[in-house]
Amino acid sequence: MTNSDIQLEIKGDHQEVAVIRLTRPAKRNALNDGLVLAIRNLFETLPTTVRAAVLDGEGEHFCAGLDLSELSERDAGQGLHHSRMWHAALERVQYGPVPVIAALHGAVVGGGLELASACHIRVADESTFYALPEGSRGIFVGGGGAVRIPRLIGAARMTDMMLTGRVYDAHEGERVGMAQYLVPKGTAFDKAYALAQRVAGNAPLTNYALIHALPRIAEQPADQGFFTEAMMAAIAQSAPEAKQRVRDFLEGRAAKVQKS
Ligand code: 1HE
Repeated sequence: MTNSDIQLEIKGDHQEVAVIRLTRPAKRNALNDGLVLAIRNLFETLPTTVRAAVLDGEGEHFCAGLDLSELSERDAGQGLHHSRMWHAALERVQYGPVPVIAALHGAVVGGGLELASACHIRVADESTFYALPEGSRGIFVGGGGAVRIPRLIGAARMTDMMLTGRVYDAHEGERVGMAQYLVPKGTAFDKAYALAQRVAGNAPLTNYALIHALPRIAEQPADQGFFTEAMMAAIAQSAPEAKQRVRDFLEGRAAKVQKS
């Protein structure tokens, strides 16, 4: 599937980082149905060399959310399937093959915030702002935001954003947990790419555990969570690569943890 509104570039010495860029700046990277399907397709077909991905948006804004020009005369059933289509696509981002780092700038609004919240790390530059204008458009979130956004910032903040149209700037957004990194204007991509390279150097099984096991464990009752954690720990530590990495440390070949 090809779509001129999204671009995939494979970078790194070992083709280990995928840079995925929304390329619809004239419409502020608004997500029409074709683009949502293309995101799904792209995450389903990443080359096997890829170990981490960066998700970026061309132009002044990361993403203006749902393409409102397509919000036409859907009936209830069509609306349901439309939302489920978004769910399927963003599920491929969150539970895909590799960790995804979002490089945020400008508008991260509506479905754009839903997309960002499906990523594993969010890096925001100082131009970033966050909003959920669905409230004022007479609609509701439909791209998984009702599940993912409260897990980042809490249901009370999301309720406020939707009821009052509150806009969070980059600093407030970082403070409340919308992004894990706040960087100077124009540098979100570089920071996200550097993080992706670091992430790509981890043992693949550890990365897998972090994106597939951890969020599920976090949703389990403690007793089940401890059990799942033990299973995942046993699998991860039994990999030959884990043994090698531990030996490297014990024999002085691996980096120590450094105070930054
Ligand atoms: C769009 C969209 C869009 C821009 N759908 N066309 N999202 C929103 O309610 C956000 C709507 N957008 C905005 O508030 C602003 O466009 C921005 C703050 C993001 C950027 O402002 P600005 O001044 O840089 O751009 P602009 O002049 O408003 O827009 C440039 C063009 O992009 C213009 O089209 P043009 O043909 O007149 O040039 C806009 O119409 C177009 N554009 N945003 C369609 N969203 C799974 S459910 C998710 C539900 C939601 O996401 S609802 C929230 C939708």
